Amino acid sequence: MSTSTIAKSVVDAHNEARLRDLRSDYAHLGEQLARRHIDIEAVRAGVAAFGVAIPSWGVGTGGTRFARFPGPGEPRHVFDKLQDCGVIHQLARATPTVSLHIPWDKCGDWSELRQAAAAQGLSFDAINSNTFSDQKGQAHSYKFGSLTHTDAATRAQAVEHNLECIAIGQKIGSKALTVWVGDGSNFPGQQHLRRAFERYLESTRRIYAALPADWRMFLEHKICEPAFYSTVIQDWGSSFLAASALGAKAQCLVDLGHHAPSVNIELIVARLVAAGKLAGFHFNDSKYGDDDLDSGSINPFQLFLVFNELVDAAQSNVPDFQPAYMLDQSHNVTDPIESLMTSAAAVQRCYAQALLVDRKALTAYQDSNDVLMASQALKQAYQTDVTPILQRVRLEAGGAIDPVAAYRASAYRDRVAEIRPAAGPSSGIV
Ligand code: RM4
Ligand code: MN
Ligand code: MN
Repeated sequence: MSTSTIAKSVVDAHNEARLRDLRSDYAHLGEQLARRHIDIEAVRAGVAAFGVAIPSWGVGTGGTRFARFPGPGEPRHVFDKLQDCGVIHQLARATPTVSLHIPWDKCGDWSELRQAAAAQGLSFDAINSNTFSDQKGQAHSYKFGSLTHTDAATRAQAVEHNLECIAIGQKIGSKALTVWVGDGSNFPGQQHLRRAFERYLESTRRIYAALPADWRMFLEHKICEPAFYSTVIQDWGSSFLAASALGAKAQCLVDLGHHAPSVNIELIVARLVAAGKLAGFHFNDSKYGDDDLDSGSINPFQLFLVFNELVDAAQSNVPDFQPAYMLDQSHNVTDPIESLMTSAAAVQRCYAQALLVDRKALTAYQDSNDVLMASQALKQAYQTDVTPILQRVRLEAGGAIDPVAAYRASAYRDRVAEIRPAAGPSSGIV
């Protein structure tokens, strides 16, 4: 048996054992939705067309700020990562694209990588630059910043790295560059807040100027970490200012874990949609900060409310509305493949639920100030168990009705653990 994919016989046997239950659950849900004048087949078609990108860095074991406990069979390089992404997509059928991170994913032959991806039915989404950590042999350190560093040569090096990312992205078929910088300060007074932002604009303008015509630039904000007093692109306001200054191809990326606690993220999404500045998402979940937990594991209602805004925007034909959907998470107590499949399904679930909202009724309740019924209209959609739709979508696409169960039955992790040597313990976030 090949180590690159799960044998079809394993998936077939898995599905066979669950087919009868799925048929009856799907028929029952179809009846319930028909009573609400919703065509289950239309919802299924919508969900089948939905995809979310896998972060290449998500298939490795992440760490805490204190330690990293490597898991068995961790990917050694980008080809191994791609193989794991292939397994995720084969079973969960919701993740047709991969988002690479440079230099973590550097390789000697990009066309070989592109072919390896295509062989697994994968292609590449936005490419991510990294100027938040130093690389071996690097001339200038990012300890005190990168694109906003006080030293012009350090800024130039960071700009150059982003240009290299664009060049790599062009070779693998990416159409966007995601820029997240850790730049900021740890002490009041450490950094001139206004000048740091000016330097950010100066550097990003040079990157923006190098974007191919059909590319977008995604600016990702984050409230803190690694800088804990201020970050240069701290919130959607700073991100929006920068994206507006740069031009139409620059937009704001919303990572769900990058906000202050209790911030209303769906409202930010609505504002960015209205301004034509929503780049897309890094989906994950959190209780405290940038926890990078599996999507929907802490606050699935928030995720649903985000999708409620997105479906509303799509159905209202907002011009040029094409958000990029990516996961961004880190695992140190679960198998990354299981977690990523679970997250992809959680995102898909919220999308499906948002498709169930009776928008005509909701608008009427809003316009007549019927607060209770407006809230109920959302709750009715959110409380609908759409599991049979997700299962059927996976089944029809050749995936597994229950991806985690099929994955465990395949013993994929054990097989790759024999080939991939165990990584020693280390520290740090990634
Ligand atoms: C950051 C941010 C970026 C991701 C890195 C690894 O917190 O979320 O998107 O590239 O982590
Ligand atoms: Mn992110
Ligand atoms: Mn993050």
